[in-house]
Amino acid sequence: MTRRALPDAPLIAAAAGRRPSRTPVWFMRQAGRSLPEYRKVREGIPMLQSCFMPELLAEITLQPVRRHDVDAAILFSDIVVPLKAAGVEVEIVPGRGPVVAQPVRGRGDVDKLPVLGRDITEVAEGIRIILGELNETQALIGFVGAPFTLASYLVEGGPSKNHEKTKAMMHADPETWHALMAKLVPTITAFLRTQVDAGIDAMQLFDSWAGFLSERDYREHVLPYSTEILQGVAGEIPRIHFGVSTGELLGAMSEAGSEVMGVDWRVPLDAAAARFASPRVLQGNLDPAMLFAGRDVVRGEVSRIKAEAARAIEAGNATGHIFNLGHGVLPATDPGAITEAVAIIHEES
Ligand code: 1CP
Repeated sequence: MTRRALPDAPLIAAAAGRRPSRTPVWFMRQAGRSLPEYRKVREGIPMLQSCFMPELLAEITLQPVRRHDVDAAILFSDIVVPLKAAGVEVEIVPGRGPVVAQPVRGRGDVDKLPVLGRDITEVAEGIRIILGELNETQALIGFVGAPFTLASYLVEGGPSKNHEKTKAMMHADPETWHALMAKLVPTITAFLRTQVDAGIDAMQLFDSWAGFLSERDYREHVLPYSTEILQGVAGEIPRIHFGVSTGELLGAMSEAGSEVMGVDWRVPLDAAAARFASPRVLQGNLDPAMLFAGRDVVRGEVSRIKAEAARAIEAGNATGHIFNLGHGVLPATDPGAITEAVAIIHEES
């Protein structure tokens, strides 16, 4: 496979610290429930099953690109797909999220956990279809879940409010914790390798729930493993690293080595960049709730965020800006408000 060069793709230019032809924008969770055309094609097909259907996953990935004129597609998949492919009994329960049949609670459970040792050919095939449809200004972003966020689903058995079983294992049985994290790395890396070899143009490491940890716990129990995942594709494609409520962790997370740091909506981009270990490209950070507040509010927020990114670059703490939300599109969002926001972000300012 020869990777697409994409010299004129705004997202790739910005990720490399070059000046893009327009402010690149994509939205986390841009594919999915906010779109009627998504609900239509997914009808009657369980979520995880849809992630293993090449034509369907390609169609869902492309839907928001056609509709909103975003500068990147995000692969339609899920962070638990590599676990499912490895043979873990996991389902995505509608309205809830990933649920694991046998939660991982002790060393014996970790030892029994299967490791993914193959390409997920259905995803590779889907990526080939997507790449055939995108033009060379549109990037395809692949992704994987970070070991901590995946471990939380495995240990808790499903979505969790406080992540208490996960943190309890970390502290009461650190050896089992480290064994679990070490065991997740090859499975996540294999899924990322499938995507990179199939031709994705950039990747995002989602450590969605890392913000529940103190910096001390993050450094000792999480950072080495996320670093290993990102290292696995160093120099191949731009790497984005993101978690929710990670304001206090931005310095530590930036040490994992990504070119781009995703920032949630709680921290102004200039303040965020000042926390990075060394200058990076910023990604973010419109509050997804603002898409319910009307055009004038969005316009004001977009210009504030662009100004904060410009200040971070001016100060020498950041090397570029990719526009995004501060977390995923909320399911009840009016798709028209998303299209309008993208147009506003693309306007000169
Ligand atoms: O039936 C449905 O439509 C189920 C909803 C859904 C969708 C559309 C789930 C279940 N996953 C997905 C796709 C998905 N998941 C994408 C691609 C779509 C896009 O971004 O445009 C991505 C990037 C993910 C990644 C993912 N899954 C994350 C990290 C991103 C984030 O939002 O922080 C997490 C935490 C998951 C777990 C998950 N899968 C699904 C849900 C509802 C959840 C979250 C559950 C929880 O709150 O714990």
